[in-house]
Amino acid sequence: MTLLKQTSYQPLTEAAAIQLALSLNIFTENAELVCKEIGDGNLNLVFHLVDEQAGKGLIIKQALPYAKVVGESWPLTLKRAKFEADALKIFGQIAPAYVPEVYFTDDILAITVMEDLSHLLIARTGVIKGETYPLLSKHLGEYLAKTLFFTSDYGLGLSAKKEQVQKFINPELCKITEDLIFTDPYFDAETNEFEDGLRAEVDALWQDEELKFHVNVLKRSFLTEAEVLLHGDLHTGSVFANNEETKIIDPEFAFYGPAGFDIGQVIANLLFQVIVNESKRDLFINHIETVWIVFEDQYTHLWNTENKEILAKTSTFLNYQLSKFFEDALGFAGCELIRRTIGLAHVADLDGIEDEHKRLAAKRKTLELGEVLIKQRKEINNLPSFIFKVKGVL
Ligand code: SR1
Ligand code: MG
Repeated sequence: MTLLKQTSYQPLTEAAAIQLALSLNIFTENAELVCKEIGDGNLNLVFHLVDEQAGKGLIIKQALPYAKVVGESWPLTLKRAKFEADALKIFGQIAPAYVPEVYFTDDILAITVMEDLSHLLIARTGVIKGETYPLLSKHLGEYLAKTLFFTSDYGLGLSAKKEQVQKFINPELCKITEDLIFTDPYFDAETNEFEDGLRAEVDALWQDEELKFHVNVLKRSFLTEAEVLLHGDLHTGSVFANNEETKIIDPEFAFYGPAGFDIGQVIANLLFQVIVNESKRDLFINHIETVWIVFEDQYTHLWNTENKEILAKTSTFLNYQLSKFFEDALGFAGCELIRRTIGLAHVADLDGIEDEHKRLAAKRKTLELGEVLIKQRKEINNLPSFIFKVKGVL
């Protein structure tokens, strides 16, 4: 098929996506495919193709050579499509219930062809619309326990893990996180975006040496601690859900980093709903508690039954690991809260609040909670104290 023989990259059109899909023998030769570009993320093209007669569909995701959220002035490596496809395959083997199936990849076109998830909704969009997703947190807790255990030294074995670390050296995408989460929000960087009404809070944050010290400690952890294969961008925009199913997509930021980073991003993105959605506050607090409880329970089970490190298989060392993950997760959650409020790439949970007074109040609480979690993550060393702190800020 001509497109797949291409030796150079070209962005797909809807017509080209149909041509490509037909060449993959997933649909019948004469299938009449309808294709729509539905990408609403920050970086990629996403084509949804359907054979309405057969009731069958698929997704073709293609990386663009620049960050869509900014424009062509921000070039971005196409290699991220391979990182994403490779990570999807690994996570799919570890936690098949929660990861879309990959049918085909092409490194030159930077595409991943995968399972159609159009019966689900992006979880961020869903919760903003009022969905409660009763199983979301149980599923996320289980996904985190399995992926963060089976990609670690303890679940994978020391040599296999080192080989995997090598394959997931992902400097370009890590640089985005290093800048946008751990650096830019803490000084007057061009990438920052915040409303005039937050000027006083932002000025205070830029002057807060204690906060910046703690962010540097967390950044060092992100830079140096190759604990597990992270999804790397596990916010609620990377999760498809309905009341029964949850699928985690978009691991293009995958690399070996500290386990608490994925857990923290999940917690932070559920916290946005705790902050903005007063009528469902307890429900989302409950979701956060469930994520951690299920994670802890399943990780403990895997630690005791699948651990490849004989001498590490003690409850003392397990407790040390879990305490570290919890502390790191709170710190990283705090960084995510702050960056999504004043840095680049905001969230609709906050920006979608129409009333300016309410929106600014929610953003102030988000910044305050972010600072508390970053600075006090060591002292808040259990779930009840964490929930108590959250409620204290609301
Ligand atoms: C330039 S990329 C901005 C953000 O979009 C991605 O989803 C990541 O969250 C990244 O930080
Ligand atoms: Mg993404």
